[in-house]
Amino acid sequence: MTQRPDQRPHQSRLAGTEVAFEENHHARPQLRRQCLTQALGRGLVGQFENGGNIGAMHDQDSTVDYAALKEQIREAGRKLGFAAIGVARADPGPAVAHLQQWLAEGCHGEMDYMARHAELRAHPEQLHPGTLTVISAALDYLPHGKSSDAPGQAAISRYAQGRDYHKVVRSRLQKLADAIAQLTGPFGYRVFSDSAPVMEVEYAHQAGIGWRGKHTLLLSRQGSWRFLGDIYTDLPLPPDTPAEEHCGTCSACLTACPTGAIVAPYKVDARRCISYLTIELDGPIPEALRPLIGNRIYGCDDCQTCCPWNRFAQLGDPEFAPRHGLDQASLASLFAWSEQQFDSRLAGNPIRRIGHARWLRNLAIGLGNGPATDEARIALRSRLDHPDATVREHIAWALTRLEGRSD
Ligand code: B12
Ligand code: SF4
Ligand code: SF4
Repeated sequence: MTQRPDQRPHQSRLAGTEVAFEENHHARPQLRRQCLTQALGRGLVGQFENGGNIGAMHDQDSTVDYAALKEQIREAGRKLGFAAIGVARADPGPAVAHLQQWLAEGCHGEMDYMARHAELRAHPEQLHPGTLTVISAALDYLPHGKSSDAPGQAAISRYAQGRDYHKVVRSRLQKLADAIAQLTGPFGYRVFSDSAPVMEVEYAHQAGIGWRGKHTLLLSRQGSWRFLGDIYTDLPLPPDTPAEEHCGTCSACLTACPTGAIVAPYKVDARRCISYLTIELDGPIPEALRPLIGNRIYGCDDCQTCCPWNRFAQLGDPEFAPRHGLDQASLASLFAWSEQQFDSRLAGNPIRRIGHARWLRNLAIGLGNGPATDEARIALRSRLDHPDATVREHIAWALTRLEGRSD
């Protein structure tokens, strides 16, 4: 989840007004155009820029029933397949102090963008001028199958087995924004899903979509297998009531976490989290944590699979159905994919962003933690001359772990 806004020169009439956003978290790099409203001013009323992603300013109108408009927006969201839509004021409140504490303790590890853009995260109006309100949305992704935990199989977190949610959620939000423009006329907005410094879980909580579970994710009576996305807007919609908390005395997620990354209720030290280690971290994975990663080669679902509320989860949007058998592939078969196969088979999937070398690094750990079969050894040895030193080192580690064992 990245958020790396840098001013970039651009060969157009908008030179200097573009900001590049490069997604780093569960994502892929991408240039994004934004803040045009700031550059172009209110003169844009009645027009749209950038394919409608950034709308014109909304002229507040005392005759408009904004409460009724909010309900129409909710209904439009439901028709588009969103599991829930809510509205919050554009103010993350006390969550900002928690974020600062988390950063001060270094829990973000090497996700530098988390520290660099803390100000933008805390001040929505700086990210998108004119923002008054956040429309928060949830889209379910629970797939039919589940990650296999059979020996020698790869576990890929459920969110990453189908289409890239960044694209799916953002394009769905864009449709919602278009529907809103039909209802109210031109308005200022920008859509996000893990694509900019936005406190998505906090807004979803404030917007009544759910509460923050002790694993820090947004949880609801329909579980937590849902992506979040937001529309920052200048529409003065009345905020919803924040959801009540229903974790009670449960602490199953803290106990279930394989690496002890949930260091306290509502606090994840990313440096220990398998999601961070397998997706975000470049270079070697700390040796002490490798055995605890097991066969999880991309992300981790353990703090959600154990959660009692997920018994009530609904099947997710068909866009997130597993592709290429990613819910039941063996470690050795995935390790055999060439870089070209990796790129083509994972086109449109968030895994592609980590690149082939990090993929092999993760798979080597899985193979080293798995059954000591000839298949595993042969697979590992086949890449001992890989050009990437980190891949070679992880293969050597895995072969050492398999040495002398026969399962
Ligand atoms: C950075 C990040 C990560 C990092 C750090 C995770 C983390 N917990 O911070 C890593 C790489 C580890 C990660 C992992 C995952 N992530 Co992530 N991640 C993000 C991202 C970009 C920012 C989160 C953030 O702001 N972290 C900073 C810290 C400080 O925030 P926080 O942990 O939420 O802490 C807050 C609370 O704890 C609270 N707080 C502190 N003390 C207290 C005390 C009390 C009493 C209370 C009530 C609150 C409280 O204040 C803090 C600030 O708000 C968001 C997208 C976004 N833009 O928001 C996605 C997001 C949270 N991730 C998401 C997902 C799906 C995951 C994974 C499940 C992926 C996977 N299967 O591998 C895992 C789950 C790990 C986990 N348990 O968090 C989804 C979650 C959807 C949902 N239902 O909530 C999001 C929203 C992306 C999206 N658009 O859908 N992620
Ligand atoms: S995703 Fe896995 S490693 Fe990270 S906090 Fe949840 S259970 Fe722990
Ligand atoms: S496992 Fe229990 S404590 Fe953790 S989020 Fe779910 S209900 Fe809350």
